[in-house]
Amino acid sequence: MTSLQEKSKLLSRWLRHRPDAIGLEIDKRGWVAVAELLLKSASAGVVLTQDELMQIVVENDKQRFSLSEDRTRIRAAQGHSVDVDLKLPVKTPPPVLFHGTAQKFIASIRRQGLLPGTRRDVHLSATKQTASEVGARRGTPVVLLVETFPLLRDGYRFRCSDNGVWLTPTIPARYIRFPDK
Ligand code: HQG
Repeated sequence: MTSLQEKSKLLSRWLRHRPDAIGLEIDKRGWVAVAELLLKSASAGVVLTQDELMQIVVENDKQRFSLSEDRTRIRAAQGHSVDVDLKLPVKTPPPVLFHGTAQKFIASIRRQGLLPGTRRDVHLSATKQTASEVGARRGTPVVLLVETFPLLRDGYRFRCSDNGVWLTPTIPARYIRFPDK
């Protein structure tokens, strides 16, 4: 039996990175038909009911999934590596955003700035606390501070995912404030 948490993780994987793993059709906005998802999931040996799916969407700790208004389609709110464009509107960010990373990446970030890696965007948090938790996934956490005004002034644009993650394609090192030490 696959637990609900495991099913939720699989859902993240399929909707962000590997729709092909179970033959899912993902459209260019990242949407997948719920009916197809349930069917293909079952074919892959993971029985997921409509009720379980709704429970995962509602109870997910980071609200990782969004449903279309008519609830027939689902997508990941952010974090994709597959080639999708969610068409989130450009939005003015708060004056300061935070990026949580690990100590081992700092030298490289000082050289190259923040790069999206395998994902579509650099992810930024509105709070230090969240950034610290994000960084802790990868090692000793380090929180970088980004003042957004200079970036906006220089033409950089931000988007905000349905679950409150701030997204931008890249941030050059000169805009990043590194902790002293
Ligand atoms: C680092 C989670 C070396 C970057 C979170 C990060 C987030 C560089 C890692 C979401 C670099 C990529 C995304 C450079 C950036 N040199 N390392 N130039 N530029 N990095 O997982 O931001 O739980 O792809 O600092 O909450 O950690 O999955 O990105 O450490 O919102 O829903 O390269 O994932 O959400 O790691 O996390 P990731 P992230 P979920």
